[in-house]
Amino acid sequence: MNRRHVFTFSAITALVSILSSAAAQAVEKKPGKTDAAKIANAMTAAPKAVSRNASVVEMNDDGSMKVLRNGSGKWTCVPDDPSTPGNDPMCLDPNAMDWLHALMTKSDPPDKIGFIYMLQGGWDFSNTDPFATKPEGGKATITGPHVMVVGPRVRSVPGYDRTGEGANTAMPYVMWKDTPYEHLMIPIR
Ligand SMILES: [Cu+2]
Repeated sequence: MNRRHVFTFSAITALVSILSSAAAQAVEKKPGKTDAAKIANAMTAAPKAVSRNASVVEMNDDGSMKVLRNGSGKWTCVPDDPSTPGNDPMCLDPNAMDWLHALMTKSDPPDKIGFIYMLQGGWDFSNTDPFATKPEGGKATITGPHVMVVGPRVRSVPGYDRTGEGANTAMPYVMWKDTPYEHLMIPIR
């Protein structure tokens, strides 16, 4: 490697580090690791009137939950999922909590309709596989601020895009179609 190449190499290295810090800033909304930071992050998932009195719980990988704050209300907010690159906190009604618990434990969700707010948007490895751990076809399913309707009965709701992979996430669509965790994704802006 001659001098000129060394210069080029370090210029590229500098550029790469600038670009990767820009990329880091794009997902910089990830919460800190303290309980207070996680609670503040979880509360941004829903309107204040909903999240103010919500309980805040953290989901462990085995489906168990850690209560970060007990609330007086019926809603539960969950901070950003640290296993995905995006910032994706959510607030769930009691039926949706049962649904989430079924998802975390890979069991059948109860036959109830539930509702979830995700006002910070969502980040999923796959629009067809609930348990994917890397982006399907190299592409994650990224959705802007939205609400979700969950529960086995959503299968009977017509008019939602069932494309699966590559669905237009700006329009209402079905996520994880033909699985027990099929649900409606409804963008709100
Ligand atoms: Cu969502």
